[in-house]
Amino acid sequence: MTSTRGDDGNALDLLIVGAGFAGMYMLFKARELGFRARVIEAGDDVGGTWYWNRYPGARCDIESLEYSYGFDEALQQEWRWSERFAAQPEILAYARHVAARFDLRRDITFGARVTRAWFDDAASTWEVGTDGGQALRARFVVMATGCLSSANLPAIPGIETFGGPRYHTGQWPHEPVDFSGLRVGVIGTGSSAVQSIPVIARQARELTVFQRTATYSVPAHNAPLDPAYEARVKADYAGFRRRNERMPAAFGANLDANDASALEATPAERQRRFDERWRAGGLGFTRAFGDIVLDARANALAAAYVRDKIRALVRDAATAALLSPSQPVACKRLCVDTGYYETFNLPHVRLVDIAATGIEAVTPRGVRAAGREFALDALVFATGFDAMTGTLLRMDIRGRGGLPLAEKWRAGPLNYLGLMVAGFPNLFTITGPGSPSVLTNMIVSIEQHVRWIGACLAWLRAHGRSRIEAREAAERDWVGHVNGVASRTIFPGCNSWYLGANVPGKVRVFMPLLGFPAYADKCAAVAAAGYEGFAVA
Ligand code: NA7
Repeated sequence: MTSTRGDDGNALDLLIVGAGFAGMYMLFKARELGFRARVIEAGDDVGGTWYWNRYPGARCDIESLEYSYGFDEALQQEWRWSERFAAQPEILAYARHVAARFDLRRDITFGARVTRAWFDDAASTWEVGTDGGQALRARFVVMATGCLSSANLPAIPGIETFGGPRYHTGQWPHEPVDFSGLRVGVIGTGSSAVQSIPVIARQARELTVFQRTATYSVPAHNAPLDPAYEARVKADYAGFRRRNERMPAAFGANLDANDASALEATPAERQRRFDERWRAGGLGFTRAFGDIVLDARANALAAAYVRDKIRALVRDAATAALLSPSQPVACKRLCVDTGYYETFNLPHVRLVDIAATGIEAVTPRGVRAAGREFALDALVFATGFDAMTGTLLRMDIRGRGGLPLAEKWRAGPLNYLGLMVAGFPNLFTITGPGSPSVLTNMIVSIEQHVRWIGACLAWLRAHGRSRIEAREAAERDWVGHVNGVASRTIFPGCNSWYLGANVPGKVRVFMPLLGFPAYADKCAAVAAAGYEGFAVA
């Protein structure tokens, strides 16, 4: 075990868990403010979600000029993206570039997973332990552990008996995987499946997709990045970032979003707007009108439009019907694809409906579902994540009086601003539940949280304070607010991972907060009022 700063008996100012985009920027910020910080990272390199999600076709569906750090002008000017939507290897290369450029690695311990964090009330410090037996002490802990970092592998009977290789999209091997000549099964039809299925289909001899819920997907229309567009953005990159921060989901300022109601538009106007957004491609589809995620009737119009597209793209009527979702569009995360629906026109690709029965069993030879056994040589689980709370709850986190976080969150995550939990002083979560996080461009949300946490730590130091904790009343009001906002939208109306509904037994609470600008304003107001809603000691 290598000795690191922090296990020498002297408490760190700041221990950061995770070296994805959140942990990397938090480290940069801590150093900039003169704090002694160390990052503990389970993987062997930086990149977080982009380190783990190496499945074929993995790509960001926020445009690359937006899905990147804005905190350093030289960095954003010098980095060149090759495509409108960057693929996983390029985003990982970017993360590595940032780590090298700012010499971040010297303060990151790789290959160590934080297993426990216990608060020592008397000393007002956190004791943190890793799976390698390392023990560290820190005044503050920042969980930069990501929202989608604990794989959800369903407990299907017989899963261990499968004779061929098994993969989870979120834990993909680092060595190339070759499906040539194989009969491949994919379980799941969320974003990871929608991206990987067309690519796997190009290699596999036979591809069988097991679908529990059909998914809405909008074409990416990915292309090499237009140099003229890049030059326009880079001519005023800071202004572009600022405009994006005022968008509801912190991206798409250049989208020509429309705030008018879909219900008030004429049928011809609606068709024209939807066609425009479909041709533009990407997640901006839901910005065709202002009420698509707010009003079930407006949403139904958008959903019908996508179903028409599916019928036009898929030749076999029965397959098209099976691929057509019935839940509200964007209620489960909207997908962005390159040739997803069209893949089902290929003669060696078949879709199996498991909505009624689920997967009955995995056998040594394949998968038993829909009353028969499908022979398979390789099996891909594109079954998603225990989102937003999974990674935090898999650690043994104990606050004041030894209270376990799992106990505190028994009925769902409770916190204030998605940033701090009452009873857990000096513990911050970046893009925690209750913050806009997964409903936004994650990097914008990450940067906003890191700036807020950095300013908070500097304020505490300047005021001679060393302890901050969310107040229970503020926390109660905040959770009520998050749920109140969600209840005025279409989001509670389906079994999404935003609600925890994809993990059997998980409490159903809508976790992310809708609306980035109002949230960022609230965080700024709380800080300006001397950290209103927090107890400072
Ligand atoms: P998602 O979006 O959670 O998708 C997981 C898929 O796996 C989804 O179709 C699920 O069906 C399906 N699933 C999950 N468990 C099972 C079981 N037990 N049997 C059959 N099918 C199952 O995860 P992704 O990795 O695709 O995407 C996660 C996010 O990453 C994405 O939203 C982007 O933000 C990036 P269900 O819909 O639950 O019926």
